[in-house]
Amino acid sequence: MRSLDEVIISCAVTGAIHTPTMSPHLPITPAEIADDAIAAAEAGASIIHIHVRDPDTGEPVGDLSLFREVAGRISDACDAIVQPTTGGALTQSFEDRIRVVPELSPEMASCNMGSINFGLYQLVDRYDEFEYDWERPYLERTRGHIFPNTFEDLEGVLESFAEHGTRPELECYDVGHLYNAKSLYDRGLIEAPVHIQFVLGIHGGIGADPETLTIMHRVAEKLFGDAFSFSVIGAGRMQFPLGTQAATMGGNVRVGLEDNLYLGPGELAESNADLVKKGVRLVQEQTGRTPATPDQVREFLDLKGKDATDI
Ligand code: KMH
Ligand code: ZN
Repeated sequence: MRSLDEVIISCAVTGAIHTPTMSPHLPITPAEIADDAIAAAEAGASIIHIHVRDPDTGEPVGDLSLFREVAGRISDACDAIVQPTTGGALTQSFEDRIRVVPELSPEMASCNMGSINFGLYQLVDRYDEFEYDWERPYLERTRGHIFPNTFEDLEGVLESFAEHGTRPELECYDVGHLYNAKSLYDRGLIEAPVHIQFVLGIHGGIGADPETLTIMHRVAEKLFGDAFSFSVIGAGRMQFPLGTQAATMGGNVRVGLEDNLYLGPGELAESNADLVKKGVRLVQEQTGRTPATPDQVREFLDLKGKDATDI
C-alpha cells in the first residue's frame, strides 16, 4: 500500500443523502457550500468533495452552472483540491451525473465502482415532518432504486477521466467493487496511482465496522499490492472511529456533513470545519500524523494541478 507520512483529510461538504430537515447546518446555496468548504480547507482538509443543491429548496441537483459557481468560489479562495462528485443525486441519470468531468476538467472526481441498492428510506421514520415537500419522496424512492454504475457506464466515464487528465477516486461500497476496480485497472482503464475510497455503512453496501475496514483493506492489498492508497468514509456515527482506524493503518480520512451530521451523540455539527477540526485532532492524538497540504496530495496522487483545470 502507498502511504504518506501526513494524512489526507477530505471533506465532503453537502452531498445528496441528508436533507435540510435533518440539520439546519447543511450548506445549500453555492455561497454557503463554498464558504463552508473554504473554512474546512483552512481547518486542514486538502480535498473538498462537492455536490450541489437547489438554492431555494435544498434538493440535490446536477446543475452544471451551480457546480461551476461552487468550484470557482472555492478555487479562487484557497488552494484545496476541488473534487466534484460523479455520483451526483439519486434522481439523476448516469449520463447526467458525469457531465461535470468534461465541464470542469477537475484534478480529481469521484468514480463509483459498481451498481448497488442505496437505501435512505429508513431515515424517514426518524422525522415527524419535513420542511420541504421533496424530502420524504426523495428518501422513500430509494426503497426501489438502484444506484447505477454498470461496466459499460464505467468504461465510458473512465475514458472521459483519461481524456481530461482527471484522477478518479474509486468509491468502493463493497468487496466486489474492489474486484471491479482491479479488472478495469488490468484493462488499462484505471491508471496508477490508484486511490480508493472505502465507503462503509451505506444501506446496500458493506457495513461500517472495524472488521469491514480490515477486510476491504486486506482485499485491496491482495489485488493492488503496493499500487494503491486509500481513504475511508464511515457513514454516520462511525465517521470518527473508522477515520482514526484508517489513519492508524496508514490510510486517509474523509469527514463532512455529506456522510455524518453529528460531532458527538445528539450534538449536530454546526459546520464542516468543526468536523475537520475534530478529525485532525483525533488523528494527531492517536497517530501523530498531521494533515497533508494540497500540494503534498497533488504530488502523492500525481494530479495535473489546479492551473490545468477549467474551474
Ligand atoms: N455519498 C457517499 C456515500 C460520490 O459522490 O460519487 C459516496 C460519495 C460518492 O460521495
Ligand atoms: Zn459524494
